[in-house]
Amino acid sequence: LAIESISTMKETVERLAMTMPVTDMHTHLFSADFGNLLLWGIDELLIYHYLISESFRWSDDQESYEAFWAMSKREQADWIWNKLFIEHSPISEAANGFITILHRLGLDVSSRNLNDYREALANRTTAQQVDEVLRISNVKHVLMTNDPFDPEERDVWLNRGGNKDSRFWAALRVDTLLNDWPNAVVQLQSLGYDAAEQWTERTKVEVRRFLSEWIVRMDALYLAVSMPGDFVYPAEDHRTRMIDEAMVPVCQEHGIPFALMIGVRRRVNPELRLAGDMSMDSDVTAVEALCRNYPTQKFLITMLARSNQHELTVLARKFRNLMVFGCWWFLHIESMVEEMTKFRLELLGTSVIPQHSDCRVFEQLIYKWEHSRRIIGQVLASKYERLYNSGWKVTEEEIKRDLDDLFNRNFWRFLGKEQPQ
Ligand code: RAT
Ligand code: ZN
Repeated sequence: LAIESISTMKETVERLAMTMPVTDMHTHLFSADFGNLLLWGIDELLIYHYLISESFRWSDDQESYEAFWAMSKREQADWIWNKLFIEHSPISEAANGFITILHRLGLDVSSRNLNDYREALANRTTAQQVDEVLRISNVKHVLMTNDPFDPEERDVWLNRGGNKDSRFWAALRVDTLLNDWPNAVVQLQSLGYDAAEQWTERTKVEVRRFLSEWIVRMDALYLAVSMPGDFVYPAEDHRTRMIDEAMVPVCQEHGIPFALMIGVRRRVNPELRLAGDMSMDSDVTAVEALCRNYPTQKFLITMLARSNQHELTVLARKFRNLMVFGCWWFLHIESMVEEMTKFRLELLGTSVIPQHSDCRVFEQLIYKWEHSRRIIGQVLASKYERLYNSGWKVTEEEIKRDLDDLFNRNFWRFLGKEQPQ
C-alpha cells in the first residue's frame, strides 16, 4: 500500500532506519570466546584512541605522553573524563558518543558521576553485556578483524575452539603480509611456513597455504587490509606481487572478497601510539586497476580521505565488482556521514554499504549505529520526498527493502551468501 503523506513516509523511514537489524561489516570487536580481546565497559570506552588524541589537545608540556601511558587504565579514563567531559563539553562525535551510550544504557547522564557508571556495570558478565548491547543497538551480525599473527588471538583459534557465537563472523586481516613483509616472514617461519624474504616460488606457495588454512580455520568472510595513501597498483613492488600472486588467487579459490581500506598514514605522532595515525590522499586508480584486472574478484573498498570519496563513488558506477563501504574513522562524524551518504545515494542509488562501525569497545555499537542510522534514514527520506513530489509513492515494504539492502543485503549478496537468520 503506497504511503499517502510525506509526514507518514518520513515517520516510517525513521522508525525502520532506527530499528532494523544491521550487519556491521567491519569492527574490531570479538565474541566472548576471545576472552580479554573483547573490550567493554566504562574505562575501555573512555580510553578509546579517538578520545585519547582529543584529550591531549587540552594538555601541554607539563603533562608528558609517557606519564599518560604509565597510568593504569582507570587513571587514564579519569584523566580523559576530566578533560573532555568536565573541563569542556563533550561536543566531538566520539565524546558525544560516550554520552549516547550512557543514556541508552539507562544511566543518569545528568549526575556526571563516573564512579556510579562504573558501578552500574560492575556486576555484569561479558556475555550479559554482549547480549544487552546487541539488543539495544539492533546489530545482528558483527564482523571481527582477525589476525593470526596476534599470539593471544591465535591461541583461541588453535587451542580453544575459535569463535562459537553465530552472531560473530571472521575477517582475515593481512596487513603484516602487505605492509611489513620482513616481520611477516619471521612470523610465517615461526608458524612453520617455509617462507623467505625473497619472493621465491616456494614462498608464494607457502603464503597461499597460510592464507588458505586460516580462511578455512576462521571461516573468514573476506580478506582485509588497511593501506597507506601512497599505495600504488600495479607497481614493481612487494605489494603488487603479494596481491597478484598470493592474495587474489587465494580469494578466488575460496570465493571471498578482498577488502581494502586505503589512506592511512600510520604514527604521524608516535607518542600517541594507536591514536597517532592520520589520513592521507590516495590514488583511486589503484582500485580501478584491481577491478579491471580481476573482473570476477570482488573488492570491498573504503577510503580515509574526504577528497577521495566522490571519485571512488564514481568508480563504483564502472565496476560491479567494487562495493564501496562505510564512512571510515575520521569520516565517521555527523557532517561527513551526511555528505557522503547523500552523494553515494545520488550516484549509486541504494547499491552501496553506507556504514560500518569500526568499534573497538563493545558498547560503541550503541552510539555509532544510532548516530548513523538517523542520518541514513534522513537522507533516504529526502530522496523519497523528491519522488513523492513527482507522484511516485513508496510503500512500507519498499522502504524496508531499500533499508535492508543498505544495512544487510548488499553485503551478503556481494559475498554471494544467503543472509543468515
Ligand atoms: O578506526 C580505527 O579504530 C582505526 O584505528 C583502524 O583500526 C582502522 O579502522 C583499521 O581497521 O585499520
Ligand atoms: Zn578498523
